[in-house]
Amino acid sequence: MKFQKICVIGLGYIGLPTASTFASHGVNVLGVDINQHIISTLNKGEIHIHEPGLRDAVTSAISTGNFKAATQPEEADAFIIAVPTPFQDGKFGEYKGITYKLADMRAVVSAAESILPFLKKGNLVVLESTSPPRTTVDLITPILARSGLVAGRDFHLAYSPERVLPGQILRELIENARVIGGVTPASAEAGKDLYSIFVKGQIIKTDATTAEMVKLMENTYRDVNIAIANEFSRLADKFGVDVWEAISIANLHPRVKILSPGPGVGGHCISVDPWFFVEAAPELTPLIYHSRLVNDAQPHFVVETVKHALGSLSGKRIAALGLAYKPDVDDLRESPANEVVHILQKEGAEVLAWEPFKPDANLEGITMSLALENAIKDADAIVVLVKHTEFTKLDPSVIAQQTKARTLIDTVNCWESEAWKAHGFTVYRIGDGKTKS
Ligand code: SAJ
Repeated sequence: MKFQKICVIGLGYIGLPTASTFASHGVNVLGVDINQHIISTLNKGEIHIHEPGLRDAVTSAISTGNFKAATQPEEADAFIIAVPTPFQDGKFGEYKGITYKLADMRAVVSAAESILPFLKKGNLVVLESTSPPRTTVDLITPILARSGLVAGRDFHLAYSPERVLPGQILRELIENARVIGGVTPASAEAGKDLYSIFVKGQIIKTDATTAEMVKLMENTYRDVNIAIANEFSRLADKFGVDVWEAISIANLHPRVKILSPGPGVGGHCISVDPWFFVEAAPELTPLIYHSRLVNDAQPHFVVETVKHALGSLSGKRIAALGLAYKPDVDDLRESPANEVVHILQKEGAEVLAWEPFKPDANLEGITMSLALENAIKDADAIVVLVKHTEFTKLDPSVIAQQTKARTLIDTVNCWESEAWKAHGFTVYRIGDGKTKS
């Protein structure tokens, strides 16, 4: 199948890079978003999100005339839906004492509905949004059937999840393997034709529900593995063992690859996607469910470590370094660092936060510092919550001059303890066994 024009619906972290990559490969792309501010920002040649290389990619796509942004779709050869699938606000499911979060599919539904007036025979529709199993077949197919056209017979329909890592999106979009699940083999083939335009990695064809499950399995696998690393950090403290040393030794085993403990799991993927399985089958998912609970509770474990290091939190001034959900990104959504700051404050500490990727972030209940020096100057302790490269490079001799704090709590294995010790600092790392209770 040939594609001269495509519509990408949803211009966020995935839709925008996808749209600009198609445009830079010669396809005429209309990017669609319901947010007028995003559309005018893009049409001015600016972008609304931080992702390395994205500004240049979008600017050059616009300058070639191949990329335009609008609030409504138009007729096209293919439609790609890349809108968010967050949780429903304040609504939960219940199953035998288990309370689970529910996916909010409203954006996917309205994106599918927005295509209806423009859908033609022979088109291809691809859902990219992470979705509960069977969404393509049970939710999208009936919506698109309202056009009078049947998926798999009159037009192609496929599910193809994005699997790129924030911070490396533009490279991974091209290089990663891509799975395309069609509602029919011909739909998968049409999807393959579309993504072959720029994907250099392997393209694997399968059915739509398998592709949905692949995506959820990948992120759930990671969540469960981070949960065990976090649980090990708690066990290590109980037994007076340094979890970081223990993990590095265990990982010498050829079949063991334990991930890193940290302040918890953030972002809009790994902390979200496992719930889609729990919602779809609570009776089959005790491991997935409990892993979510372990990771969600990890900010409390961090606060216990800080409390242990300082004796008490009441009236203590704490500098919190890093609010992003992971290293070297500016994305503060669903960040465990945020949660740690809130709990510290609840326990009586005064916290000043420094986030180099968004120094002036406006976060409810959090006081931001516009400079590192200002955050640490009068602090009693410094807590590092994200392993930003710039934090790993901090020089203890310089920091020793800039702060009166001599207690450091490292939640991400950011600092070499000995180097800091030499400048009078005491370093606590979560799970280092020093906080043995
Ligand atoms: N984290 C740990 N310990 C670790 C690794 C990560 O605590 O050893 C934490 C991070 O600090 C962060 C969270 O987990 O808070 C998630 O970070 P991540 O880098 O593991 O993943 P994401 O959410 O940025 O991106 C994931 C990726 N999925 C997998 O690696 C299986 C990416 O490929 C997906 O495209 C993305 O989710 C998505 O959009 O679903």
